[in-house]
Amino acid sequence: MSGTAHKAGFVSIIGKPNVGKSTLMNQLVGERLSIITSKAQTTRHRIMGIISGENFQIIYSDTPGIIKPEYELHNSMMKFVSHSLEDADVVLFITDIYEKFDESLSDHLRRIDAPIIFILNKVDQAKGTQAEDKITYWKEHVKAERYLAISALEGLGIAELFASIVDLMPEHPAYFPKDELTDKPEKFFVEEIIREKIFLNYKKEVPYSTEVVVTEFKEDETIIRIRAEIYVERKSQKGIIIGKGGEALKKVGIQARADLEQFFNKQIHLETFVKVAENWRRKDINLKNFGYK
Ligand code: GDP
Ligand code: K
Ligand code: MG
Repeated sequence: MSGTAHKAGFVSIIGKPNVGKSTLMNQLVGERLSIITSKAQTTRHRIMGIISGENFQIIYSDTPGIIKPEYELHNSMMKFVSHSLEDADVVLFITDIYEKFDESLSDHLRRIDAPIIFILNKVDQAKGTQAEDKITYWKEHVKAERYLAISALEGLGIAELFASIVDLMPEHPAYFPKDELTDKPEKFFVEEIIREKIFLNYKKEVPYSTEVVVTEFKEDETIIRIRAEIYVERKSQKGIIIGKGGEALKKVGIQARADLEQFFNKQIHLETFVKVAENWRRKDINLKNFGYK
């Protein structure tokens, strides 16, 4: 092809929980669009990150980790995964040096028509020939165009991966304006940043039972005023979120504000309110209101 042909397309990042999908997406986009924690199922939505150059535009989708659905929220999460596979021009199937193949992956892999780039992540932790051995093992299970070893955390192998993506990308004009970074509104990132702090500050089931909704986002020259509602599934969880004398929630607020000020590059005023939406993860009406349907 000629050097000036424009390439553009959709790239889906899929794999099991905690293999490093969100870390990789942020590394490829160069912005912190996806929240990252050591807990599985942090990413609930499909999140698009866009990068453009003179001759290319790549629209990445970070997706929730592939799991066997246990309740309705999980079904919606797995639908985000399959939709992102339907649109994909290239699929990045990512795993890490610890994961094994299992049947929950077959269903999704079978439905992929697009070329796959297999990625073995976390090679910064690999010993001896572990990385090569793992790739040999995975070749039996995933038929891919390329097999690459990377460290999303340390930025190892990212340039080679990027070159492979562009290589496999179809010729196509840009889909979005070239200065656009994501398809998600600002409010979404506020909700995600607060949710990340909840994942980092509370144990066990509490973060999984929590949803955040921004009900007000007012920006003027110097400050952004945000009102956020934090929904939990039970009254007892409301107490946990707030904590003794409001200390726990205050900590979440301080941490979220710091990140939000960095993200928007503006002073932030953040107000949070904790509410109960009983068993929302199993109820269609709540899932709809929270943007999962
Ligand atoms: P996701 O669930 O697949 O989106 O995974 P995340 O991006 O949220 O990462 C899960 C955990 O793995 C986090 O604690 C990351 O810091 C860590 N992680 C991601 N990539 C790497 C890597 O290349 N090396 C190491 N050592 N850790 C990583
Ligand atoms: K995670
Ligand atoms: Mg993730």
